[in-house]
Amino acid sequence: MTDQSVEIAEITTEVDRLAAEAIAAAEGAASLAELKEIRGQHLGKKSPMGGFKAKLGSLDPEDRKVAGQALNEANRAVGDAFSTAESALGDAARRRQLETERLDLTEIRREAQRGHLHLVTQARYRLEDVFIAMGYQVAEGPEVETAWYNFEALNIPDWHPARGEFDTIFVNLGEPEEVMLRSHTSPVQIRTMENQEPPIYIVAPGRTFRTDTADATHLPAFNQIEGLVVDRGITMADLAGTIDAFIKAFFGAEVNTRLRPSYFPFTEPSAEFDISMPDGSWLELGGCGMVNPQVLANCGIDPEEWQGFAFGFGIDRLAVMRYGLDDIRELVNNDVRFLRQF
Ligand code: FA5
Repeated sequence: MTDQSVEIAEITTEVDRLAAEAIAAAEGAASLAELKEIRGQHLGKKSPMGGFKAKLGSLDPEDRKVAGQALNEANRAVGDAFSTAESALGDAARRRQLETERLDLTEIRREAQRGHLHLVTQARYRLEDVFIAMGYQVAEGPEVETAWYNFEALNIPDWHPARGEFDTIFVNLGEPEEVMLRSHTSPVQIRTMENQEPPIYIVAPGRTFRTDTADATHLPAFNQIEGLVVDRGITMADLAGTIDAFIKAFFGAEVNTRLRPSYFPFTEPSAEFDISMPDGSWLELGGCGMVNPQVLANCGIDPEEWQGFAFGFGIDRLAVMRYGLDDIRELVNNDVRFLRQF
């Protein structure tokens, strides 16, 4: 073996050793930044591999070819190792980024509060349940009414002073009829009696409207529930007993009721009904009375044969009492922090 060939053998061995070292270093890199640094150390101009390139020039052509080939192969192998390491480290970095930026939707769902019915709706459904259990049916009517249903059939002709007390919101549709947003749920009494033969046992919950300014006890759009019974032999005692039964079912057995004489054109006699409060005072809830014989006659029902009672009260006011609220406007502010408590 000539000196030359010894030198070539040493060069290729050294090149292989350096290449193996560079490949091992690339595979061991922990990050893209570290890989870049390692690349500089092992492949840069000042690196041992780079130094061999410069050495090639001093070899004779035959040896230069052999050594050049070895160097090229080594460079390719090292280059491949760096590419593989680079893409693996890039993938890992992307995975880490996705992991930290991930939106865990399952977690959001777990933390989210489930919604529930508004407390006025809850009160309305509970009232309906109480009356359904007592054998009543639930009736509904339109929120926009004619003067016949809102007033006249209820024995409130246009000259009647009670007409003004309802603070009615009118809808200007021109002739021939006066049209309004219903100021109470009593029109549903008329619609039911016009369409149904007695015996009648219905409750009619729904929205009602008045020009009332919103304050602690009034809303311009509020909810009432109407009750109507038409049957044979109905007396004021049935009315008083019914009111007491549903109030006890709704509020609890400890709550009492009382009737106070009052006046409504559509009932005769008429009363306001109050419920007892824990402090011993009484709170007005609504109006009631025996259906005025004129109203039965207006609907084609013979008052000699049939008698009835009716009552109507505010569901919003009932919710205010039941949940101990200070102000009825809380019900419509739609502040979820308030509504969530119920
Ligand atoms: C009436 O509306 C009668 N139709 C009730 C009735 C029916 C009497 C059947 C006899 C027979 P009144 O105007 O008093 O009556 O209203 C009844 C209830 O509605 C009141 O007691 C109150 O609870 C509720 N209410 C009235 N105005 C408002 C308002 N602006 N905001 C909230 N609740 C109200």
